[in-house]
Amino acid sequence: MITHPGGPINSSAADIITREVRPATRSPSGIGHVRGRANRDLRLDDVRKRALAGERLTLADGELLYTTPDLWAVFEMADAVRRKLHPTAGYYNVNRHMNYSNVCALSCTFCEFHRKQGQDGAYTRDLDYVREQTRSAVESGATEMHVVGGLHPYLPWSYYPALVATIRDEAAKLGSALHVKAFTAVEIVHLAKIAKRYTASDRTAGIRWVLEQLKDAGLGSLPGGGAEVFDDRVHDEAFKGKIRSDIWLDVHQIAHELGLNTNATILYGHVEDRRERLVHMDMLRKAQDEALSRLGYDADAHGAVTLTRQGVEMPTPAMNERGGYFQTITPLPFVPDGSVLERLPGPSGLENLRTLAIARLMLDNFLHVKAFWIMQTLNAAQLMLQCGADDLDGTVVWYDITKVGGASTHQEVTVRDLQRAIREAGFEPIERDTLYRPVMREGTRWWVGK
Ligand code: V47
Repeated sequence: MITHPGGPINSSAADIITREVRPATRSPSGIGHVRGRANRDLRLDDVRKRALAGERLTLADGELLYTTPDLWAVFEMADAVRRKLHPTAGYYNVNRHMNYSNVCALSCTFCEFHRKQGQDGAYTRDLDYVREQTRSAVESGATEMHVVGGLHPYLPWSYYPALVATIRDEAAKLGSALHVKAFTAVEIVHLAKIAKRYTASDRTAGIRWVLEQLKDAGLGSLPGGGAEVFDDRVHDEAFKGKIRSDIWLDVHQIAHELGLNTNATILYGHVEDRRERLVHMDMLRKAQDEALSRLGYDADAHGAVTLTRQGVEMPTPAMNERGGYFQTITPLPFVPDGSVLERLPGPSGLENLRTLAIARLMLDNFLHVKAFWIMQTLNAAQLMLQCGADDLDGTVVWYDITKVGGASTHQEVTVRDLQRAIREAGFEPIERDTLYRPVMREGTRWWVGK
């Protein structure tokens, strides 16, 4: 028996600990990659080589990344790809989330946000509220308003373009070009229905019409919510009644064709399995291949446009000018609190890091991976910056959709908190606007830099 700081342990356990932590080789500086970990998985060497050469990983690679015990290698690999795309930058933005209503025709079992009209806690905001929120956002120097809500059964179509125009006009009066990122694909389809533009024979015409109207009103981009998991079994079990993957992808494709950038998400850790997550990622990267091909990128022999390939520059100035692609993937870990699926534990910390790293590796044509701190805590999001993420989202201020650990709707971090978190993770904090352009600022006055 020997003594260990944590109490007495028997010698065979101590042997194992010693063997596991002793590095077999070290870089000349003495710091650096430690080879010879007991659980080192040599099968990952080939995956790493291909990922860094800009070759597309297969679903089988994804399964290996999900099952290997060599988690450090998975994290290091995702970090290496991330550093190839963003060697030093860690991005954040100054933003504000606003929910115009939590009244929703659907009752998704993972969702704690929705209420029925007249139910305790149900709310619908009028345009005076929207003006007030806009003023407060501009006064705090925000560059973005992120706006989403439930599928309200009674609000008229006219409310939605008015909502967008009100934010843009009120901000303009105060000298701000506040970007409106609004409405998930699920809401866009709902709007096409209430505007009576959605027909079974040509559903895309209605989606296009709605997006054109909203763009004219000042819509700048679409957030990535509502994607959940692109699988019919999971759909029917956890969010029946919502649009399926084909329609979600149609909405984003049409937005891209109209020159709007969009984001993507995956909501994992509930009733789906890991294979279903990988298929979701594969469907997203195929949709991005198409968007990038429309923007003039050359695909490889398999139709893939990977960004870590030699000689691929992203984004090009032409892309920035024209727009029309997925900017970022945000893996959203299921937060069980208050939902019908509350009995489920939600994903563990390591599962979150692993999924984030795998998203970075599989989504080889997405420039950004976001660790949305609200659903992770800022502490965990810092770790994610070291496992493939390059962006923390923003100051947020109000967030009503999930409340981790009993948080209230007021969930805000300061710019200083975000900058410190990024710096401590070893990156240079860069303020970006919604389209990932660098922001220059003097106090609350800001402009987009080169
Ligand atoms: O659409 C709902 C998800 C989404 C839960 O695009 C839940 O920049 C976890 O999409 N546990 C809204 N997730 C959030 C979202 C988002 C957030 C930040 C940035 C961006 C972006 C997008 O949250 C919903 C749904 O998919 N969600 N309930 C839950 N219990």
